[in-house]
Amino acid sequence: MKLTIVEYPDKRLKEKSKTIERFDKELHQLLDDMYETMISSNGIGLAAIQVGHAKRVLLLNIPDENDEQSIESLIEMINPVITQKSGVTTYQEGCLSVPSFYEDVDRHESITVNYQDRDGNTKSIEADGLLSIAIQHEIDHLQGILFIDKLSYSRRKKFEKEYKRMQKEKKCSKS
Ligand code: Y12
Ligand code: CO
Repeated sequence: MKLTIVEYPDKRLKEKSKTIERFDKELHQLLDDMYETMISSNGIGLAAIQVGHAKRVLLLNIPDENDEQSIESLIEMINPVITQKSGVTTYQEGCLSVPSFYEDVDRHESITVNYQDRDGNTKSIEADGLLSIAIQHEIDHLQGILFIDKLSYSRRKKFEKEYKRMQKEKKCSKS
């Protein structure tokens, strides 16, 4: 089932997500619904809080060299923790919860992440490039942090102005 994506400035996006203790049917259904929601919205990453569940759950599906997303490259992370980080990189990020806005954000270049899969098995992954950036973006969601919270004061002001204007235009075109 496709779920509704929570959009900025909804206060739920500021919530801290809770550790998953039970790796049961309910968790599997949430993961399946999140996948359907992410793919049908053209996303490459999604955290559970973006569909209204304050749980330490996220999905990543990075496109291949032909810009295609396949289920084989889907990564489901439960209770992820970054254990190592190095370097700095900048990427123009976007977020399904902040539609139509993209901005440069600084992130660690390479990271190691420990997490659990849908059955509770412990996993570890070393990531760089787009996967590293996407993981950091999604782990921020679990702390109630959006990529726009990382902008400078002046860029954030510019965003608030542009975003308000876009929301107004959206409302007008619907009525
Ligand atoms: C690099 C930086 C950030 C991430 C986090 C995951 N972000 C997304 O998956 C963003 C998806 C997105 C999709 C949009 O929709 C279309 O392109 C049709 C979009 O545009 C609108 O909302 C109009 C914005 C963001 C991963 C890697
Ligand atoms: Co996001």
